[in-house]
Amino acid sequence: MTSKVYIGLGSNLSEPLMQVKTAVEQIATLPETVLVATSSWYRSKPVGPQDQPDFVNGVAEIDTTLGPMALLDALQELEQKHGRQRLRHWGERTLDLDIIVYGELSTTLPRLLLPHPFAYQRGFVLQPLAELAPELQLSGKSVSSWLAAVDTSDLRQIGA
Ligand code: ROI
Repeated sequence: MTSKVYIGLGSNLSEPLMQVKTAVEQIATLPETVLVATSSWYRSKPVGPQDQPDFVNGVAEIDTTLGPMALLDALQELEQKHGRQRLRHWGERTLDLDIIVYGELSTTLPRLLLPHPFAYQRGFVLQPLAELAPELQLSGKSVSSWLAAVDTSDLRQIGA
């Protein structure tokens, strides 16, 4: 069965825009996966410690028959390829790939909470996601209604 999945991308180290654009190309080559759309890219102030560079954020939409765990493994492998190290909690990173929504699935697995537990309160996820799926239901409300409730003044669109 094919599932529609939205993946949040973020980077604030080592040429962030290049990191996220390359990651989208790599996501497009995953097995059993078709890249459907990519949002614009946004520069955003860090959520978490402020003494780190601004992030570049965006969202990719895929159709895939990979199961959620196989997809998570593949995305974590991509993060590793981009030299990701966990420097500190809520700290800087070369590439972060988060499954925001996987079809209709809800899970509370330790490795994978779905829908992503913070997505509905983060402008840097909601703004690009609203370009692709404003009516998508996330934790009981549409993406566009969550977006209307958050502060997006720290987001700057930097290109398609
Ligand atoms: N802040 C922003 N603006 N964008 C992110 O992608 C992001 N990712 C994170 C933390 C460190 C919580 N802050 C972020 O994981």
